[in-house]
Amino acid sequence: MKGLFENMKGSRLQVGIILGSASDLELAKKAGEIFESFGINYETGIASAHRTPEDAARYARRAASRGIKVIIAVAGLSAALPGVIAAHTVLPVIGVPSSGGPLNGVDALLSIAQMPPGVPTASVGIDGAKNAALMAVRILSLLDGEISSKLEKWVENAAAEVRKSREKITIPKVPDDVYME
Ligand code: RP5
Repeated sequence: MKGLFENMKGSRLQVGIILGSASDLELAKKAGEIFESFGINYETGIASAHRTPEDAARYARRAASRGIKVIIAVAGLSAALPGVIAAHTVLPVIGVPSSGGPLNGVDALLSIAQMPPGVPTASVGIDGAKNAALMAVRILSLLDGEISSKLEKWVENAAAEVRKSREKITIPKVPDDVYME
């Protein structure tokens, strides 16, 4: 484990987003927007667990030594990719079930969530690329005070947006002081 963190030190690349197919690219872009807003360096690749299994395994095996700290793996249908990536690295892997296909992503969600014991793979909701990125930011914030401060600010801004949205209510609404301490 010590060696793993030594490899990470000084590296600028922090997150790897790996897709099962180019058809998952829009989800990678959503995650990328979050990383860009936090100034976190990331990369995006395509390696199918079924069509290019060796590429997926090699990517996962090399990730830690390349400085990556968290991997986001996006896949639809039987969605083996997040689990396969997790099988080849000890880095945290966050799966994003993609909604394409006749079951609208329920198949992918169950596939990612139902990993056998010993190969933990996190899953966000269907098409939950934004939450996957924010979870990656939370993980990175444990190692980096600057990211942690930005995350606190992000959460404050999100709360302020919700409070501001109450102005839109034009039907009888909860008085503002009910929300206050
Ligand atoms: C999965 O199958 C991919 O992750 C994608 O979500 C889905 C369909 O892939 P394509 O047939 O569009 O390449 O492996």
